[in-house]
Amino acid sequence: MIDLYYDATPNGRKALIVLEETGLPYTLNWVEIGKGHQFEPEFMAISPNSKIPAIVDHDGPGGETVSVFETGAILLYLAEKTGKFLSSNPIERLETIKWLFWQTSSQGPFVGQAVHFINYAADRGIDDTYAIDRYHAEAKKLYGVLDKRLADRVYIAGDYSIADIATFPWVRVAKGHRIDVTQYPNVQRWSAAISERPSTKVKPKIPESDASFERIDGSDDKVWKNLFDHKSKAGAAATKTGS
Ligand SMILES: N[C@@H](CCC(=O)N[C@@H](CS)C(=O)NCC(=O)O)C(=O)O
Repeated sequence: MIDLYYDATPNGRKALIVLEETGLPYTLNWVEIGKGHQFEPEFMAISPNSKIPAIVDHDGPGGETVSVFETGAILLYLAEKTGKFLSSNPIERLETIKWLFWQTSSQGPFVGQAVHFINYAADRGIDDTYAIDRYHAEAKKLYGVLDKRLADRVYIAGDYSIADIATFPWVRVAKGHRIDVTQYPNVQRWSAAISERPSTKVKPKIPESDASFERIDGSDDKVWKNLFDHKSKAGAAATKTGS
């Protein structure tokens, strides 16, 4: 059995989708990042950078219990565990890994910053035109790169793979970072096909509220403090870990 530590964000969705796709049994544990649950010592023992998602596999290599944080590592680990969504052909495998790293080190972080300045900072009345322009331009470039890659293939690297699973959740929320996917026809076609997969339609509900949110409210003081106030964040992490 696998424990998934999750919140309803694009990074959270990558882990949810790969678990759904592989068919591995899992238990979903909510870590509501707007409420600061990522700083709980129990969670930080699994995810030292206090970020979701993370997994604990109680039947890891040699029957050991192992924990995995960082979506790139989670996707690779589960692909290797199941033999799914990562080709055994060395060339296809390399292509998949290259594009997985592109997602985790370029697409995710830069689009994430665009989302931050376009939405969350704006919720606080912060209008940072320089930052918005910079990250929006990067986002547009990244969509162009993906569109070119998809011009002559159905999926990013061979068959549907962990590269697609990593990339889709951010494209799914493209409007939120002011990207019109119709401007990127290959991305649009690819995204429409993936959004038909049952794994992408799963929307877990937060137990006590029965809600499933997609957009954390940055105008809420407590939420802002937990997510973006770097002084109190660093403090929270240090206090909770005792460092
Ligand atoms: N590089 C990490 C990024 C994970 C990440 O940014 N998670 C966000 C939610 S999408 C988070 O947990 N934020 C809470 C915080 O920073 O306190 C990964 O790929 O797993």
